[in-house]
Amino acid sequence: MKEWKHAFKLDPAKEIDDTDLEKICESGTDGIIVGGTDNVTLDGVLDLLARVRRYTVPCVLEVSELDAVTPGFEGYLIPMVMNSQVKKWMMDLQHEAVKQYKNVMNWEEMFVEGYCILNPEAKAYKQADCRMPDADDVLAYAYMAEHFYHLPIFYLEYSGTYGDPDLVRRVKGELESTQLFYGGGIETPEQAREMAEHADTVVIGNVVYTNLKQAIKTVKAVKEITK
Ligand code: 1GP
Repeated sequence: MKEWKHAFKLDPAKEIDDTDLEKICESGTDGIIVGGTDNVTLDGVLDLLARVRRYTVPCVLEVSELDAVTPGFEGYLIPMVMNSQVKKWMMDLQHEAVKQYKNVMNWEEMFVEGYCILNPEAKAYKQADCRMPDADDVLAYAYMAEHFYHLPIFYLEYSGTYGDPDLVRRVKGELESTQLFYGGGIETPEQAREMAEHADTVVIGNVVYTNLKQAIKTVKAVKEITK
């Protein structure tokens, strides 16, 4: 996943037909992340996994619901919400997961993501009872993700709204080995390119369901950038 520049995030609770799914999987994206906030079920995850598996594109599961975890993915992303005000989202859910699955977990396939959620309207922001950090707070979270926790991924999450490219640039400046994911509100190839100037990996979500043509164009836009 280290070399991923572009990823599509597909929500197992949302419908997508075979033709659209083929376009996504054959788009040249580096990978598919299966993940969502609401109504994530094992059936939904298994269905999407089986359908994405028809293609060669790598596919990872972002774990939000312990009951919906299944083998068969190339990797597993474990979110840890750094700006949550509730310990549950930072430690307790992960603790429960380790308690239940420790013996079957393959740590080579697990990637903990330090999330910083910056859109107060996002479902995940509300669900995890986040507080709004200022720019200096965000930079410090990024620094902690790398230097305190040695996390492989720091995720600037604006889910549903387009973020601040200058903040993405500054966050990137704090990180050396931790991979910077940016996700949120990308609807055009230009926006994808702007965020890819700084983020290591750009994640495209909702526009897949609202404007697939534009979504597909983001792949080329991101791939053209040489940093
Ligand atoms: C959501 O970061 C992703 O977790 C992508 O966000 O759906 O707003 O593109 P959007």
